[in-house]
Amino acid sequence: MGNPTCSWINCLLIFKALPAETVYSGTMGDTNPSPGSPGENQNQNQNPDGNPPSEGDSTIAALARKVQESISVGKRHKFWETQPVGQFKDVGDTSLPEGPIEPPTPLSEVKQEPYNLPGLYEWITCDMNTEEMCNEVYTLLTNNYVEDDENMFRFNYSKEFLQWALRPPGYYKSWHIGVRVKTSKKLVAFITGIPAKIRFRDDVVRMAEINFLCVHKKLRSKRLAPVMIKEVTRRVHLENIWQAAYTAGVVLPTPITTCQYWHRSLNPKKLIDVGFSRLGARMTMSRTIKLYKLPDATLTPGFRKMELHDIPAVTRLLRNYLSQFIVAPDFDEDDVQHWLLPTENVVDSYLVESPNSHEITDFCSFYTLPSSILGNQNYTTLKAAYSYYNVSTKTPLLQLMNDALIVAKQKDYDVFNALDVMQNESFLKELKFGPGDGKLHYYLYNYRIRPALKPSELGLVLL
Ligand SMILES: CC(C)(COP(=O)(O)OP(=O)(O)OC[C@H]1O[C@@H](n2cnc3c(N)ncnc32)[C@H](O)[C@@H]1OP(=O)(O)O)[C@@H](O)C(=O)NCCC(=O)NCCS
Ligand SMILES: *[C@@H]1O[C@H](CO)[C@@H](O)[C@H](O)[C@H]1NC(C)=O
Ligand SMILES: *[C@@H]1O[C@H](CO)[C@@H](O)[C@H](O)[C@H]1NC(C)=O
Ligand SMILES: *[C@@H]1O[C@H](CO)[C@@H](O)[C@H](O)[C@H]1NC(C)=O
Ligand SMILES: CC(=O)N[C@H]1CO[C@H](CO)[C@@H](O)[C@@H]1O
Repeated sequence: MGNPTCSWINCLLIFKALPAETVYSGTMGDTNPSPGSPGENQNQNQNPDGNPPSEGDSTIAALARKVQESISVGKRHKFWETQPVGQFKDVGDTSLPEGPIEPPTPLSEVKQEPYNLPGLYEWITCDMNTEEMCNEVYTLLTNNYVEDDENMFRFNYSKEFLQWALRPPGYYKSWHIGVRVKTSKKLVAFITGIPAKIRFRDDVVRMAEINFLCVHKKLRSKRLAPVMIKEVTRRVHLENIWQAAYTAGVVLPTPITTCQYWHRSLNPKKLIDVGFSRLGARMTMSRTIKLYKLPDATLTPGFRKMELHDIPAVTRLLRNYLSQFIVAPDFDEDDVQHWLLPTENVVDSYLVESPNSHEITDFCSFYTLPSSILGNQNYTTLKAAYSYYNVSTKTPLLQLMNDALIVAKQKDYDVFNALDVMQNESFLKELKFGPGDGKLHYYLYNYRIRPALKPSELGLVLL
């Protein structure tokens, strides 16, 4: 079977298989899940019917462009075509079963030595418990990790965040992988995995979540990334784990779903000054500031910060809520303690405790991921909150999220970001979120799920 390029038929199948709102569009070449994702002033960025411009508004020309882009993308995956992932040519093939694409190999057959690196470089295992190692990783990422398309913003994950993200219960140190220059010892590449239990319909699967793939800017386009990916895969296999989940802003074979970021301005003047958003036509700065103004205090009676003793109640609430999604993490109390108990400047969680019954009825959370603002004299950092897990049983989602916005504003965040996973977008518009230009594609390694999911069927958030 020759080079499986993306034929017209396959491309059309891709478009059909994905729900209308996730059609690949002009953003296919995007490199990033957009730390900034500059949008227009949100309320101006709407069609007369009050809806944001839809990717589905496809003129013939737009459709032709999409197909063209898919063809060129389809030709490009020399590495991913060799891997056990959903291939473009198989999209729409209903004869393929769900579940693992390849069976596990006996552990004794897993390659025992690391993959070969070019001679100047060496593998290291990064001990994220040490201050020195954390500093090195932090420096590599701060200078070389994800930027938006216009190179105005770059993610600036804090050291505390990295330690949180990389050391969940049962983590493997061997999955935190660096590449150094042999002579100078400079860290020039990084990739990580963490263990997770993820449920697919009724099956809970032990998986790796792969994240923080980064190659120093000076070493790009030398096919180092595939070696990094193969090495982390090998080390995952050594732990008898055969599946992985990851997200990327780039289109690879083949997303299980494609999500969009929505942004809620909290500090509109700064966002406009730094070019994150634009002042809408017929809008003045003072009208814009007024539009996004929030109450000083939260509105829901019994809304408070989550505490250690809330872990059992939050775990029950979350497990029950996540059971409605086709794909979601299988969290136990240890996971909830790690991922959701508030950690200063890393993750914030709030809940509603009924003033009468003291029952915990609702929950919301967000994590902190600032971005460096590149080349602006007046501002260096964009402080962003990213919506994380949330559950509503008694308090309407809209009211819960509004309180989350109020808390984030009190804590001086500039913008509140949310993916359109889990809930449909109805609440986003009402709370004055606007769609960003960033798409985030979700992928699975060695696991097939069909058909493609709607973002609202996905209950999984990766950092
Ligand atoms: C992502 C990054 C490591 C890729 O390295 P690179 O030097 O650009 O690419 P390489 O020449 O080493 O490798 C290219 C291969 O890696 C794949 N690749 C690139 N980015 C990828 C990603 N984010 N996830 C998985 N595979 C990726 C490419 O598709 C290509 O494989 P293909 O031929 O099968 O399509 C590098 O661009 C980088 O550090 N970017 C900034 C940080 C970033 O965006 N990280 C990813 C976050 S999701
Ligand atoms: C990045 O974040 C750190 C805190 O983690 C902060 O001290 C630093 O100023 C930030 N850098 C930029 C350029 O935003
Ligand atoms: C910085 O602020 C000054 C004074 O408000 C302004 O004149 C200038 O344009 C700003 N610079 C940038 C890059 O926004
Ligand atoms: C979107 O969500 C709202 C409120 O949860 C619900 O009433 C509506 O039916 C949903 N729409 C779709 C298309 O799922
Ligand atoms: C109302 C709602 O569902 N809000 C958010 C809850 O969690 C996800 C995951 O991060 C957000 O993106 C939702 O928008």
